[in-house]
Amino acid sequence: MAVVAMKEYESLTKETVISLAIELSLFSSEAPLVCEEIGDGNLNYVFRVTDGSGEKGIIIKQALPYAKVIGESWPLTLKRAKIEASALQKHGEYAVGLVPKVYATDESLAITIMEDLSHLEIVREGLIKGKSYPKLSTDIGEYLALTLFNTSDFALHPFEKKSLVVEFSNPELCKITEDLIFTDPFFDHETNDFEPALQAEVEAIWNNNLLKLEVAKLKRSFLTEAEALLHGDLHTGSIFASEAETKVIDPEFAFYGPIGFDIGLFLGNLIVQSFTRQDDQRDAIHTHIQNTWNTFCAKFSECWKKGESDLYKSIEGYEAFVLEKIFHDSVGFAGCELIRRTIGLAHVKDLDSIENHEQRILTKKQTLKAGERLILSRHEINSIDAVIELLGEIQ
Ligand code: SR1
Ligand code: MG
Repeated sequence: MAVVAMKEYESLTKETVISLAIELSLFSSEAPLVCEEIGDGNLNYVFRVTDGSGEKGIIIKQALPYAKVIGESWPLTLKRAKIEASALQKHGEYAVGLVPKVYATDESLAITIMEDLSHLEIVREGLIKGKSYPKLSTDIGEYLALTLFNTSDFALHPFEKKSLVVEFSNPELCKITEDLIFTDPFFDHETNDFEPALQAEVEAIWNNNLLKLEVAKLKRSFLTEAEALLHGDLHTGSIFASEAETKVIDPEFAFYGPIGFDIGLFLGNLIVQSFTRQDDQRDAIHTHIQNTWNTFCAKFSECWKKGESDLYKSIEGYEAFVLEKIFHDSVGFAGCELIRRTIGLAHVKDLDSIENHEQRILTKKQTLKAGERLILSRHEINSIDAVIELLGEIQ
């Protein structure tokens, strides 16, 4: 994609976004273009341009040279825009229809121009309102199996896989995850952010050496196991959905890591949502948790049976070993996500929007307890139904 007017990076504004859309002939020349900034994430600007009639729209997403949530004091690589666009394209090859179409990218402006999904809703927002999105877990289970299996050594020639590991090297964004998910919440670190009423629970976490040992092992997996091209930040705010459709967005944290990480992050966010609901309202979320894992396994097994890239795939017991390892990793990563979303830097609206103080603190104590138990007993938890049972035991 050629960009004539702006060759060097500059922050886009609504006006320059419209000029860019005209310059790139993305709309007919007479269309009265309208632009709005719709980004509510932690890192980027997201602009939506429509043709005035509202019939045609595009999204122009621009990475800022710093983390928007913190400001210019936290510089951040612009390369993440390229990683995000390439990951959308690579994942889209396998999980057809489950990611937005990328129309164009420009590395110097750090922008990605893609399909407008504003007819859909961010899943976190919908779940908070009590929606349940019937297709969500089947679509995400399939997305996880198709993207993770097909970018792994189980599917790719070793040369191709290793060249993708290099292409998706993403050290700065990985460092955010290493700090914010695996390290800071487990130590008395300045990035942590928690309510005073949780002080005793938080100190108990900081002083729990057994827990910290298990988190150290999970962090080590994240640092060293280049199994598949991960989304890298698959929380419910990274998914758009309706009753009929699901689209996974925002893979700027993509890199080669352990397969269980994406699964664990998604499950962890569903678990947080489950604790915010009362009684029977939790069932829909528990069904999604079970169905995500069961769909992932079924699709992963289907992929496993196809192709002959690895002769060991036909060895009795190997597939079961791989799935068991992925399951235990996923449970542990889910536990880390629960803890960091409760006391770390990046909170979630599911918890913070609970208006009643007592109820909010009780729910946060539950997510902390569940997180600890999932991390500590992940090797003894042998089925997704046992995860649901464990959640029922947390008071
Ligand atoms: C400074 S970035 C904070 C969080 O937002 C992203 O979505 C990731 O989850 C990251 O940990
Ligand atoms: Mg994001």
